[in-house]
Amino acid sequence: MTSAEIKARAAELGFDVCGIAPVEPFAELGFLRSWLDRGYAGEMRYLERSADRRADVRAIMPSARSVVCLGTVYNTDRPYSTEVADRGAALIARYAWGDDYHDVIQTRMESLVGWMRERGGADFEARAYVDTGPVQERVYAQYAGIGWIGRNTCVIHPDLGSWLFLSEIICSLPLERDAPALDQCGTCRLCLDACPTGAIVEPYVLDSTRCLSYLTIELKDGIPIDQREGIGRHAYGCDVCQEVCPWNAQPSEPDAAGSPWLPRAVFDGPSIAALWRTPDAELRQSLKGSAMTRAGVRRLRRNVAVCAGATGDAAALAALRDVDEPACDDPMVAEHVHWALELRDG
Ligand code: B12
Ligand code: SF4
Ligand code: SF4
Repeated sequence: MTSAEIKARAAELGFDVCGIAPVEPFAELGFLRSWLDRGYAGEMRYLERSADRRADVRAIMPSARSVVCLGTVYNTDRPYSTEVADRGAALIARYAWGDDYHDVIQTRMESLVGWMRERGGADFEARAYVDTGPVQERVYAQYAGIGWIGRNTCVIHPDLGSWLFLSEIICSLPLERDAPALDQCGTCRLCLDACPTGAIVEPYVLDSTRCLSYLTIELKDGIPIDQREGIGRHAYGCDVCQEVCPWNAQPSEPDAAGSPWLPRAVFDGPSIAALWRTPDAELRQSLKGSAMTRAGVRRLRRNVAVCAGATGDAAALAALRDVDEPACDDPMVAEHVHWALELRDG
């Protein structure tokens, strides 16, 4: 089985790009330790717990010789959040609009691993991961030639941009490697200047504790009070540092009917008020099988309440006063509602 054959099979299975990295102690793998020591992981303690395994894929699979890296484009034709003028709009990160990428991509990965296993010989070993494995996915993707790690810390493919889910198959075969991707950020600093919270503290270094994606998705309980107003309209995740990137100026691919990444109706350009007025049961139904399922109705309502307060949008504040679904009475959610109304009504 050759690298070219694996790439051809990956394309048949729906992957947009595939490259192969050798298993080596790449210098960039060492950044994780200092990043953790600087406290940039915040409450994401799983990163600290798995740091030794994340340091090198051989810690997960000693026989590892190659990493087959895969990229899946999730862009759709909907406008970027930076193009949405409505102050009352609820902004939801593009990756979360459609079906849960973990499920969609895991299924494709299993097909690819099965195909490789049939051809890999008796000693063939492999582990496949998408997002949640103890692997520094961006580093291997860069060495597999998928794209370079940009100053916003995202992997950018020169033609496809950075709306890419990454996944990988760590395998025991010594496959032919690709050339690493070269940094093409040049003198640009648009992402650093555009980040609403200054979370990109220096080029290529992101402090999660300031990132809206962390605050609205990863934090399980209350959002620190001094960071709430900075959340603005961002109800779930944030795309700003990718939207301003010149490499995402041309949409990488038109929408295909039936694409799993198209937004579910509730998440297709909603207002903060409309999201808050959506009954718990309907929200729960829309979250099912989506990438937002992890946050659940509770964290989503918490965020929407913060957006209402942070923007001061009249319709959103009216919705907070009117609607009383069971999730709104959750003490954590109720505290955020109280904060929003107090901020605006005094
Ligand atoms: C933890 C995590 C987060 C955290 C921290 C993000 C971060 N930048 O570290 C939070 C919650 C903030 C987050 C947010 C998002 N995430 Co996230 N996240 C992860 C996860 C699980 C681990 C990343 C990690 O190891 N971080 C630790 C730091 C050290 O790693 P890193 O930023 O990747 O660092 C590299 C460079 O920054 C550079 N570097 C680091 N320090 C230094 C210092 C110097 C001096 C230099 C030169 C370089 C350098 O080298 C590093 C390699 O170590 C990965 C999945 C995985 N298993 O890898 C997904 C992943 C990175 N996330 C992803 C996505 C889609 C997002 C969001 C776009 C979601 C959203 N819209 O809200 C945002 C993007 C924010 C951003 N600009 O990164 C994708 C990225 C795809 C891509 N094209 O790059 C991944 C790969 C998941 C996937 N399988 O698709 N995420
Ligand atoms: S995702 Fe948003 S908050 Fe996080 S670094 Fe990018 S622009 Fe900043
Ligand atoms: S906005 Fe500019 S600096 Fe930031 S990742 Fe894109 S090209 Fe690099």
